[in-house]
Amino acid sequence: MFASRTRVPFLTAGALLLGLASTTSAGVVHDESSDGDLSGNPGAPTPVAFEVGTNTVIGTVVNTSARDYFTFTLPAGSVLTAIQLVTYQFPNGNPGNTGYHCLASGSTSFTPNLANAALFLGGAHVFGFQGGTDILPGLATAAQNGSGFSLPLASGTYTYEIQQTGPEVTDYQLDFVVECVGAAAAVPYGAGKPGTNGVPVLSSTAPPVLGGLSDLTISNGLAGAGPVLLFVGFSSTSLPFDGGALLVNPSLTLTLPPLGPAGSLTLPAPLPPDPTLCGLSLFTQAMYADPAAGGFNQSAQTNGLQWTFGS
Ligand SMILES: [Ca+2]
Ligand SMILES: [Ca+2]
Repeated sequence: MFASRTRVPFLTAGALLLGLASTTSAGVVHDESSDGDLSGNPGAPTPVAFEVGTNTVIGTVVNTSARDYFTFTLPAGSVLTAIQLVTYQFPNGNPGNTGYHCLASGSTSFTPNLANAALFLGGAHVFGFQGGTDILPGLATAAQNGSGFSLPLASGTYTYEIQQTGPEVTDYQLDFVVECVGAAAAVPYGAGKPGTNGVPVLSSTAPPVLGGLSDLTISNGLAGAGPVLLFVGFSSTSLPFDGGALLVNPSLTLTLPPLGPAGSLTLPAPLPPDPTLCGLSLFTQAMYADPAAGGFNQSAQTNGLQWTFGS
């Protein structure tokens, strides 16, 4: 009964509009088997770029000559909510052996000793039996030395250390979970201007979660009407136009194909897992010519739609 929506798979609205190409979800951010050993120098940790979502670090440590240090940044608006110890294995035996992990503020760290341990944000012993659990709370309470910190870990630059002072080879996988502070939201605003089927509606069926899939959907439109102009900007306005109002300060205007036979159009929008976008808003509005719309240009105008990127 309902015709399928016209889909424009090549147009990735959010990524395209923001000039961002990557839309892959966060995944393995460093695997020593392919990316090389993480730095053993606390003064020069390996930089690792975190994304919104799960950031997997895979590596090996053994005795004090092979510590692993890496540094990461949580941009404003993003937080670290968990460090899942996915695996912590001792392939040569001694599953009861103890490791030590610690978090330091800033882009460098220290070689842990009794004199400097208080300078860490938090350090904790780590055991194989903790596999599958979140070890961030233990670091936050500074179970073994440090000042402690509140959860979730706030935005900033940090250095993480993985240490095994014993002779046992230790294989680990750690999943660092990064989230935006706020929830993603798609909120309509402004009145729009009617055409043949009343006021056309601009909406999203899924909120703009970074690393996820959202969309811009025009509905209630005139079948086949077009081309459709989509105004995109970083702030809203309400400027009188053609008997209605331009609701976006446009940074970009896109020309979209005509509406489908049901009078609708959906633009799939895979969103990049870029934590620098947390909390950022994007404003959109669509217009097209409709013989039933008033005004000199006979433009039917959707409501405005405010996207706020989040988790
Ligand atoms: Ca290593
Ligand atoms: Ca190392």
